[in-house]
Amino acid sequence: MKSFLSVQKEKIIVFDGATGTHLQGQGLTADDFGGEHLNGCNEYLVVSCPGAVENVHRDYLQAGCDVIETNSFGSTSIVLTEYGLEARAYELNLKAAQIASRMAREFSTPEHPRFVAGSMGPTTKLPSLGHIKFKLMAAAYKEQARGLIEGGVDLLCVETCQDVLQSKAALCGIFEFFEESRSRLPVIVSVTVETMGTLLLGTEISAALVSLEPYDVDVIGINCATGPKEMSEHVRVLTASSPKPIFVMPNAGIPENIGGHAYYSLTPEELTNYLSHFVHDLGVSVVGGCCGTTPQHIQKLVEAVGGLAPQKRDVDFVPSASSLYQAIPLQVDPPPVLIGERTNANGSKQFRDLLAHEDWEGIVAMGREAAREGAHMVDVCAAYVGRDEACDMREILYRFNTQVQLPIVIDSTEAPVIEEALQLIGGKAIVNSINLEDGEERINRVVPLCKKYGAAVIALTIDEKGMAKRAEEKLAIARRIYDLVVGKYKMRPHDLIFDTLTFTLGSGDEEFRRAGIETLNGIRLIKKELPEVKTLLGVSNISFGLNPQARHVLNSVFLHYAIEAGLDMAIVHASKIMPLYKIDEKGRELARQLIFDERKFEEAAA
Ligand code: THG
Repeated sequence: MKSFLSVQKEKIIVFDGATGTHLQGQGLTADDFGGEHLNGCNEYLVVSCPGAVENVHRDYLQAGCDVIETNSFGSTSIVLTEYGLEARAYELNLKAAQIASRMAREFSTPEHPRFVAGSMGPTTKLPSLGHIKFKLMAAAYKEQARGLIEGGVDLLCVETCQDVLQSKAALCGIFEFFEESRSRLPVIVSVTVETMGTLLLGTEISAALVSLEPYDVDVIGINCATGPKEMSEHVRVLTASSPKPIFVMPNAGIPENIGGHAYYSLTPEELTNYLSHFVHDLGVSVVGGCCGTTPQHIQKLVEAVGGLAPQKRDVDFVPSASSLYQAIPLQVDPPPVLIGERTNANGSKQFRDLLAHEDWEGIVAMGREAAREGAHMVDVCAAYVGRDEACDMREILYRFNTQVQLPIVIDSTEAPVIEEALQLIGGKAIVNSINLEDGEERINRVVPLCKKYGAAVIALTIDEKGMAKRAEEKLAIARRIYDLVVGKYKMRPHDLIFDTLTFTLGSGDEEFRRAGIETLNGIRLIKKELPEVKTLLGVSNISFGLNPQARHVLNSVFLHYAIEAGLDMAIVHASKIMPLYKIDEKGRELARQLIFDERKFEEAAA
């Protein structure tokens, strides 16, 4: 029998329709649910009344769908605890999978294989709002995945995601199970865009895509909340920018409240017309029905698109980072991506003082100020002698995740701190940084975390001999790191950002007179030799030791030349960067001579 993925490549896949509506229509009694205390717990029906669940599956299989979903939407221990059933999570998932698999086998033929998707709902908790810890949530999903997989599902469907951090927890749990069991099934991850046009917590669909796309999932999509019409623009965003196949499973319209019941008004023809349009014109390749859809809806859908080959899509994939709210490309026009430097215990006295007083709201205010000043992202460093960095990062990032609109750059060298941080951020973060100072050890610890949590990574051109001074050395280290990060760990090159680092030109030290030139040439060489990677600089390093006015001038002029050399991203104090025309001629020229080691200015000063 063909695998789900091989069929998925060849033809449009049609999922089943609503489970809840169908079960309701069967007129089940409290006894069917296993007693008054379990009345309404659909997930328990796999034990108390498996026939009702079989009825749902059979009707959809008869309607001709390719995939049925297990009756396990709420079968994580997190949800089941409401019925005192948390200890039976594994069993309920196992049974749900066994029932669906048996039904699918009954209907499967070599010409029309039927598959079972393990349904994994969003639970009732939002980790971004602190309802539950990431690790606990991941563990619950891992248990659900184990039950579903051991019960025989063909793929997993993480659906109806409202908080991207919840989907990340689900994927972490699932991929941990894959790793431990040395197994791998296809995975679909599907988010829910509310009528207001974002996910429940305010996430734009493009931001959700950026956060979830780095995971090793096979299909990405949207389901629930609205009908297909309201989804159109979001579907367009996904099909235009997702390298992965797109899944769309709308409700039969926006639910209307009629006499205290949810009523869904789209007819099978209406639902099918929209979905056919998505398939033919936008290149959606996996479709199905969510709330309010019936076997009649699915039958129409199968008649319209079943067996068709998926359309080719022109995908404009833009490597990006994201916050819980928005996506920001790793390359902007005009360059560079500005990363706020001030939320750093070593980079700002104000931040250090706020941290010492544990004034978290004050720290949030600094993060928001970075956004107001024009930063595209914000660098966060809580490494402060005598304090617990992991603890401080937790306090800060838990708040930044929901209260700061910008993607987060995690500035830490400690793997445990980085992992904690990654478990708090719903967006796609950037980890700052790795290097080869102690050989490959740090890379071996940090890069797997970046992969596991879908982050990009900044690599410094430092090796066992220290920080590279000459451009060619910077390139040589970059190549070595590239081979590890992209070659060994299989991260994508666009998620690797090289920082060619600079020593200060403010020390007057003879040894470092060429520091600026080498850094600029390093950027040029890396962009030329490794064209897919991004480049970054902590620009303010160039001017340590000078007075603040001189620093602003030198930083701004240096940034100008770095951009000319191909710089993509810069850690800066955004409001202190001046366009060249705003710097007086003399200051500009002095800075230029300092950067390019033209000793004229000494004569001039003499
Ligand atoms: N590359 C990468 N990450 C980095 C750096 C880099 N992270 C840290 C640093 N360098 C970039 N961040 C800063 C932050 C502040 C300053 C310089 C670099 C700075 N601050 C003023 C000072 O120290 O004089 C303080 C101003 C204040 O107190 O408000 O200069 O290179 N990947």
